[in-house]
Amino acid sequence: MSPTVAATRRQARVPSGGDGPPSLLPRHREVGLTDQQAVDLYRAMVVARRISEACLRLAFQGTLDVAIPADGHEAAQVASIRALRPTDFAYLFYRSIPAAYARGMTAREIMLDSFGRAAGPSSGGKNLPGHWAHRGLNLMSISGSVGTQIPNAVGTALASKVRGEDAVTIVYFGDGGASKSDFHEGLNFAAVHHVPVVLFCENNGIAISVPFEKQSPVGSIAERAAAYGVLGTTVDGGDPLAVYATTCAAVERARRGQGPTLIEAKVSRIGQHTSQVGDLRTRAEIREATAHDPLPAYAAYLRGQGLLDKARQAALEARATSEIAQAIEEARDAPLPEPSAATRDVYGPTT
Ligand SMILES: Cc1ncc(C[n+]2csc(CCOP(=O)(O)OP(=O)(O)O)c2C)c(N)n1
Repeated sequence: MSPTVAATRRQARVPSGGDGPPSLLPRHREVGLTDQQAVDLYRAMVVARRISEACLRLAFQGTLDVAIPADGHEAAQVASIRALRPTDFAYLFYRSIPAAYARGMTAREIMLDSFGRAAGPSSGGKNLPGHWAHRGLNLMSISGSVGTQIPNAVGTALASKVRGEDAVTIVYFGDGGASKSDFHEGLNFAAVHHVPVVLFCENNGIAISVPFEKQSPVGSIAERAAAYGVLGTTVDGGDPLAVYATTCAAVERARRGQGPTLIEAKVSRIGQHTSQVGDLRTRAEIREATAHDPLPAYAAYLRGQGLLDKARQAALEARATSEIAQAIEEARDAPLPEPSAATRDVYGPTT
């Protein structure tokens, strides 16, 4: 992780009481989460981590073509997607297992997609694994070309506005994606047309192996927002409560007709880029990334609140293990797409 990312992470805490007297509420209540919702954020983070680990294992065994680990991104993704309503729209990207799961994709659906099976909701086994989409959950279809989901999301948000619907669209991408023209075009168009979109950048400080400093002359993605007249904000992506509060505020602004927000969540990419791309980072850099693992930090918070203990943690892990084992078994046995499906949803009818 770059020094810039580390420094900003340390500063990026949502203030608990603003200018008034300090709040007596626990932080999760302060941001509007019940005890149960606060624990459920953690549960989703844990299941997502275990799915991500299982996919990497299966890819190394040669069972999956590719796995794209999300370790370190869980807090940012789970907490942000939970700020949306079911009627809102989301564009994920390839590192989005936690967001997909927290939105409602089951472990079984994630495995069907990972195995490229016909019943996979993302594309029926036709797109690359890891390009998460789900019609019933308003998770929109994405391309493998990084950043292209940004203008698509702006278009979806514009459609909601034109139709007079109050749906908000969120779009996820990495710091590398933010180097694409799609980011600048999308942000500019969203600002000019005042569309209800939240651009959510997961800045893990590295794009495959290119450090953020080699992509950006300024220290943060969020500060680019000013050039487009848009609100830009940086948040500690390892802190799910801060992420939830920040995303809720952005979603509400969008819903009130106050236009787009650019959120930059500083996260750590703990694992390698994908199962197919080895890690070029030094051991010290990987240690530094691992030190910012959001799971133990949030577990410690919940223990401090009396919401988690050893027995609950063990039960949660056991449920995750059996849920994933069953999902793998079902996906392994599920049929591949028929060859005749190859052109379905690719070309329109010829009449
Ligand atoms: C247009 C385009 N160029 C290059 C690639 C190859 N590529 C795949 S992932 C990736 C890195 C993107 O990094 P970032 O957006 O920071 O996300 P991260 O992988 O770190 O989560 C690149 C360059 C691509 N998919 N699309």
